[in-house]
Order: sequence, then structure tokens, then C-alpha cells
Amino acid sequence: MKKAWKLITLVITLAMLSALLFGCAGSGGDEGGGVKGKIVGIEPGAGIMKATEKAIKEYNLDFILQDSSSAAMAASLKKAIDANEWIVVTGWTPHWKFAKWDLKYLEDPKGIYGGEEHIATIVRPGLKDEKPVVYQVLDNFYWTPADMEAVMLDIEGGMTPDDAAQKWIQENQDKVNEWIPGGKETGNSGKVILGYVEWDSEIASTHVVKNVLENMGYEVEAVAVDAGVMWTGIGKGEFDGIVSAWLPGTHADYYAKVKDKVENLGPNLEGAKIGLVVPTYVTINSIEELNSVKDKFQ
Ligand code: PBE
Repeated sequence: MKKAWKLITLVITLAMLSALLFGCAGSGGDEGGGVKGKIVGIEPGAGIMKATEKAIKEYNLDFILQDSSSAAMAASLKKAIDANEWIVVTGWTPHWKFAKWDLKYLEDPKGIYGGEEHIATIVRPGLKDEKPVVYQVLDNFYWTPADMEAVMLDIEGGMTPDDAAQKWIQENQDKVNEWIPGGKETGNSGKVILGYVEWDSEIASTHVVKNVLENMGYEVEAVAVDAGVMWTGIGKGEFDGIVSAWLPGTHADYYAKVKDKVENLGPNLEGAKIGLVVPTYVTINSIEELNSVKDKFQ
């Protein structure tokens, strides 16, 4: 009888212990107590993901960064806004989301996301001699955030990237003609390979350049890859060029590794930015306030 009681006590103690252990793990809890907030991220290789990991550390955010994709991030944003719920995402400008919804950047007093960015065109070193006309077009390619947004909005509205690019080219022929060296508009031939990542902004820019070159007679392949592959690829000369280099901050690490092996043709767009973005109805204004309202971001 005594033995039986001992056994029962043991079983109860074990049950209580495991409830305690699993209870803690199940809550996803931390020392601060409660469930962590969630930042909806994009593709793991993006510069903005690294910056956000750094922000979580530097601001001591009781948040996790969720990997996702640019398209899934936008879908989560739409879903939250439709339901009037709070959400914080990794966001950037230019992007069609700012035209579609009322959004704001959270202030970043520690400057983790850097200041104003530009998007640069980078080519492999042999391009200038081997395909001088292509080199010229890539060197001359320059447009504004409003131009890029127009293409992005058409793609978001359902057009294919090629159709949206052709539409923009037709509507902006004067601008496009400035990129094309005199007398070389048609009758060119040969293959051009552009690397890019399927971020909305880079889908737009890469397809515009692709279509300009195709209209000139080139056969252009736009190869969608991860950010890391895009950068190692241009470093190895596997791509003729990329128009997707976010500098000086967002892609600083990637750029540092290939800097000596590539040619930087300078900005193709100025006035870009990255950061944490929320709908304007979210009442906080700074990253520093996130912890105090983390329960609203789960
Ligand atoms: N982005 C868009 C990229 C660069 C272009 C901001 C998502 C990034 O974070 O690497």
C-alpha cells in the first residue's frame, strides 16, 4: 500500500513537472514574459533582413523576424489592413505598397537602416570591350522612383513584367532614347544576361532594361536568383550586369566581397530607402516603442 502511494506521488510529480516544462516551451516565452512580437520579413538573403536582425539586437526588441517572400509580405500586409489589425513589415521605397495603402516608416533613431540609398548598376569588367553598346545602355540607364513605381503598379495590377515594361518604354520614349547611343537603336544582335532578385522594385527595373535591349535587337535573359547568388554571379562574370545593387548600406557586405572584380556604373535611381513599415493607423512612431506594444504584433 505504501509503495503504491509512493508511485502515485511520483507519477503526479512527474506530470506536474512536464506540464511546467512544456507549458513554458509552448508559450514561446522569454524571460521578459509573454509571447514575442513578430516582424514580417521577406527573402532571407535580402539586405533588409540582415539590417532587421541587427535592429532586433540593438534595440533589444522582444520580436522575432519571420522569413517570407516579398509577395507573401505584401499579402500579409493586405490581410492585416483589411482586418484593421496591427502589423510591422520590412519595407522599402520605391514600392507600390505606398501608393496603395497609407503606410509609414517607424523612426530609427539608432540609424540601423542607414540613410538615403541609391540603386546602382554593376557590370562584369569584360563587358565594355565585348559589348560596348550594351555597356553604354547600362551606363546610361537612369530613372526616378516615380518611373519605377509606375511599372511596379502595373505589374501589381496584373500585367506581366514584360508588358508593363513595354508600356512604360512606349510612354517614355524620350527618356529611353537618351540611354541608347546614337544610331544603335535597332539591328543589334547577341545575348545579354541580367541577374536579379524577385523584389518588386528589381522585377520592374530589370524588365525595363531587358525590353529596351530586346527592342534594340539583343536576346536578353533575365535570371531570377537569390541575393547571394546575384552578387557572387556578377563577381564571377556569370551575368553581364545587374541593375539591383542597393548601396551604400543595404548590400554593403555583398558589394565588399566583389568590389575589385566588377565595374560599378553608378546610380540608376536615387532616393531609395529601407526600414520597418506599419500602416498609419498603428499609433506608435518609433522602433523604440515596439516592445511596449508587442502584443499587438502577434
Ligand atoms: N530590398 C529591395 C532589397 C534590395 C531591394 C530592399 C528588399 C534588400 O533588402 O536587399
